[in-house]
Amino acid sequence: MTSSAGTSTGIDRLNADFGRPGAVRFADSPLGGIVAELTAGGARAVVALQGGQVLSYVPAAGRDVLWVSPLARLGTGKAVRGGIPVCWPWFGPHPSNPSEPAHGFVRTVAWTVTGSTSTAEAARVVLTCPYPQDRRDAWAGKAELALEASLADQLTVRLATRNLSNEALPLTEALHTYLAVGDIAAATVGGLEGLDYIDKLDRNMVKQQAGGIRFAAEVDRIYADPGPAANVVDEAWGRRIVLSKTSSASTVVWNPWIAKSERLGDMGPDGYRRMVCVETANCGDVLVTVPPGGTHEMTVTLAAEHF
Ligand code: TA6
Repeated sequence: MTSSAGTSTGIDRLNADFGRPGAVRFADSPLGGIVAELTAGGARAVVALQGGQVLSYVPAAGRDVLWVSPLARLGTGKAVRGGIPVCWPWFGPHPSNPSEPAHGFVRTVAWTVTGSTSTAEAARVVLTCPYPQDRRDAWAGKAELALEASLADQLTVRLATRNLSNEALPLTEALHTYLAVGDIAAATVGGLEGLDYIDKLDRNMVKQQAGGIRFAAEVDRIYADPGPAANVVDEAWGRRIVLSKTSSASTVVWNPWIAKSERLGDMGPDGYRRMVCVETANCGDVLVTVPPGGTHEMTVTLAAEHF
C-alpha cells in the first residue's frame, strides 16, 4: 500500500495520511521532535523529520547498528550527532563561503513526509527537503532533495537530488553514517584495501591504504572508492556490518578520538570509543554534476551479521 497525500505535519495528521498499521507510525521522539518509526519482520528503524535523519536501525537479531550521542537533541538548531546525517549540497566546508555551515544546511531543516509504503516484508517512508526560500544561492529554487528509507531484512537509504532548472548543478554529498561498535580499539574497517585516500589530518596528502583500517588516534580520510561495499568488523560485539552502495565514488572514514571529541563537546563520555563513521559520499576530488531536469540518486544499504 502506498500513500502520497501531498505533505503533512503534526503527528495525528501524519498518521492519518502516511501511517501504515504494523509498518509506519509517527510519534514524538525522546530527543524532542517527530519521527517515523518503521517496523518490518522484527527489524526497526527511526527517521527524524528534522534533516530526514535516520536515527536508529535495529535488525531482527542484535543491537542498534547506528550510534547516536547520548547528548543528542532534536530542535536545537544544531545537527544531531549520530545516525545518518545528510550532507548536502556540499560536503565539508562550503566551497567559497566560510560563513556557511559545514556539510550543507539540510541537517537542521524540517523535512516533509511525502510518501509511505508497506508490504508484508517491508516498510518505507519518503521525506522531501523544501529548499529554503530565504537562501539566495546558486541552488535556490532549482533543486529538490528527497530521502527514502526502506526497511526489510536490511536498511536501504536513498538520497535523490532532482535538478528543477535548465542548467547543470554541481553537487558534493554524503550519507554521514555513524556506526555503533563495542570498542573502536577492537574494530577494523575493511573493503578499502589498496585504495588511494586523502588524509585530512596530514595536509590532505594522498596516500594508499594498506590492509584494514585500525584506530588508535583520530582518523579522517576520504577514499576514492567506487564501491560496491565496505565493512566494519567489531570484535568486541562479534558483529560485522556491511555497507553496500550505489552512485557513490567516495567513502569517508572518521573517528574523532579524544581531543577532537572534547572540542566537539557533544560526543558524550567516551563516545569516540563506541562509534566509527563510514560515510557513503561523493566528495574530495569527486564532483557530481546533476544535468538540467535530471536526477542523481545515491544509496547505501546496511546489513549486520554476528560471528
Ligand atoms: O566526515 C568527517 C568530518 O568531515 C570530520 O572532519 C568532522 O568535521 C565530521 O565530519 C563531523 O562534522 P560535523 O559538522 O557533523 O561536526
